[in-house]
Amino acid sequence: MRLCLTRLMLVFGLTLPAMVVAAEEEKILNIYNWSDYIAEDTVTNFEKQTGIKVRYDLFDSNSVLESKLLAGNSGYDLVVPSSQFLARQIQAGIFKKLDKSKLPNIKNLDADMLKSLQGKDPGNEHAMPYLWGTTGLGYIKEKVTAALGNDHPIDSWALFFDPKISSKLKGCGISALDAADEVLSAALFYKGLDPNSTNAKDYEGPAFETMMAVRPNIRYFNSSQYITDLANGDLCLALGWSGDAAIAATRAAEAKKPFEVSYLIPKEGAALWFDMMAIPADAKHPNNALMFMNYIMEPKVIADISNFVTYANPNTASTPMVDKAILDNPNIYPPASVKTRLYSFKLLNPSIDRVRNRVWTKIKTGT
Ligand code: N2P
Repeated sequence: MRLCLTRLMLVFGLTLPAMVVAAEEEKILNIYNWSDYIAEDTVTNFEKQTGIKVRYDLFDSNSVLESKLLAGNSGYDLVVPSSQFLARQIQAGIFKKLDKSKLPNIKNLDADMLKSLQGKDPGNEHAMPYLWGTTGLGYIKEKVTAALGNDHPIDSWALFFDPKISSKLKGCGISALDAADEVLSAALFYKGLDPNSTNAKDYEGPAFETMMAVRPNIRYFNSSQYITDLANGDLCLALGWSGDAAIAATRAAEAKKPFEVSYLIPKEGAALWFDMMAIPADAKHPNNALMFMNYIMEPKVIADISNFVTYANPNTASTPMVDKAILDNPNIYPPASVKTRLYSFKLLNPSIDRVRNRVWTKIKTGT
């Protein structure tokens, strides 16, 4: 019997611990991902292929995800933080190292992108990129020009950060992400300062003042509601994410609205970010998580996701399957000339993070 098992293991190239783990792991997978960030059938197809039952929960904030992860026992097996958050979460020891022998589809990913992500995750040991995008301005041209005049340029962060302009857009509705890092870096950048400033005074001074000057013009801070509101014409300007604005554009077009939703990477430049799949150290189903991660890295699976949520993916092999309209959309896949205007978020030390959060709370409460 023993001999037989050894032979079986040799045939299938398995080691005893791998077999034991595989046999022990229940067919359950708990995923925590961003809202509006997956195709309709991605999860059900995985369930059909594997017999694994997926619980799929949604968030729209890196901070919310981070609090759950830091508290421990989140119950999640796979989570999707943005790379700058991932970097410090790795330092805090809350992710497992990936067993890359279970991720053969890594070969499909853009090698240059993986290399650049090593700045956040040395050796790409803990995470694989899911989708990427930029943070700019979603808008409805018809409403913006009605408020500002036909000749007014629509090309700058001034639409949002210049109170003289945003006060005129207040009536048709302005929203901003509820994300301290995103909005405060955009404010610093607009003021010509380092968006990754490590000087607390930059946040307490210019970033705070810039935001307080436009605060009365902002209807709400929320990182997901703006998709529906732009699509329905209940907002005319949203500081938000590239793909979300594109989803709003698709929905408005499908509903035959008498306006178009567009997205702007302002002429000054904007943030470029990556969302990363990682497995919490206390995950109960890490093998199922690896299986899902490898599934996501199949070219057809991730192409379907990009086609549905209009976000760029890091999977070179998927390119022939991504809709041409998406690939050619410079707001989704910015060309090299636009990429030179994009900046990345850096890992900032916790004291700056505390300052940012304090400043952010003051801005939101308007005090
Ligand atoms: C999906 C938004 C994810 C982008 N709705 C944030 N990194």
